[in-house]
Amino acid sequence: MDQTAERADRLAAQYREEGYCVAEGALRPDEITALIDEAMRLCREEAAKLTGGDAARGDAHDMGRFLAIHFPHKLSALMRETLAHPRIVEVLTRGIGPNVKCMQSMLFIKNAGKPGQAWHQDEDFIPTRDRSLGAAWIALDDATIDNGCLWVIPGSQRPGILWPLRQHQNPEYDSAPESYDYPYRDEDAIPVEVCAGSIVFFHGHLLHKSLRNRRTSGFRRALVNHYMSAESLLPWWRPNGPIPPTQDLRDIIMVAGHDPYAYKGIVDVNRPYVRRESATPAMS
Ligand SMILES: O=C(O)CCC(=O)C(=O)O
Repeated sequence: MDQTAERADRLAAQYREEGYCVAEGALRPDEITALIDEAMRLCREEAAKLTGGDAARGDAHDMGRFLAIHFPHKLSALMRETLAHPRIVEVLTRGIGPNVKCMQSMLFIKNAGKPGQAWHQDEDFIPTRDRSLGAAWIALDDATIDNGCLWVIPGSQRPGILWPLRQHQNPEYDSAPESYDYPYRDEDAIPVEVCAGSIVFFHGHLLHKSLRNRRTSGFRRALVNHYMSAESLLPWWRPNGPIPPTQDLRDIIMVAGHDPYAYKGIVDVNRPYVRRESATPAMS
């Protein structure tokens, strides 16, 4: 077996067993630089438009105003291309299955002082019918405990249970609800500190969170894409959202294999938006 296949097999085995894995140095420095330049451009030109702001003053200060931009792949050809990066596809096709589709991307900016996201499971927000949801979290900066890296509870995907959710008042976290009543302790959690260019893959049932960026300056940027098996329907909509209830949202992009529902066609209904600290409920 060649080294690439061996590496991908090892990562996928950890993904299935522990619910997460880290592909260290998966993106080259020039790929990361290009994604950061594109992230800056989105904050300067697009996010200002999405929030009705002034797009003219595009600098690092502007970038720091936004916690995250949802669906950046609908604004950026580079981010759309990155959905099917070979280092992502090689792990997903082993961890999820041969046929994989993507339905969401998020660009986290998380400037110094910005909050994290409380414990949650992504399948609460993006339900699949076969528990196949998985994320590829691409670090655009070194992610450390003090600037708000991910934390995970290894193995917490195994029971396949979605624990209850509630609103919280903890200022450490943004407005997204928190999971509670799960049978794990804080000591079971581990930080996932990674260098820029690494990809953290995590399962849709894995309990995970991130803390506030406690630094006095600097971003903790990450591009996060969500995927699932193409065999599963995607019964995804938001109460009072732009999309009417559907058993199978076809706003998807195939990144590997065959789409068994291709006969239904593709729609483009999810619109990019900016996530603020407290106003917009998060989607994962
Ligand atoms: O990057 C973060 O701070 C949180 C990301 C997260 O929880 C997610 O993508 O589900």
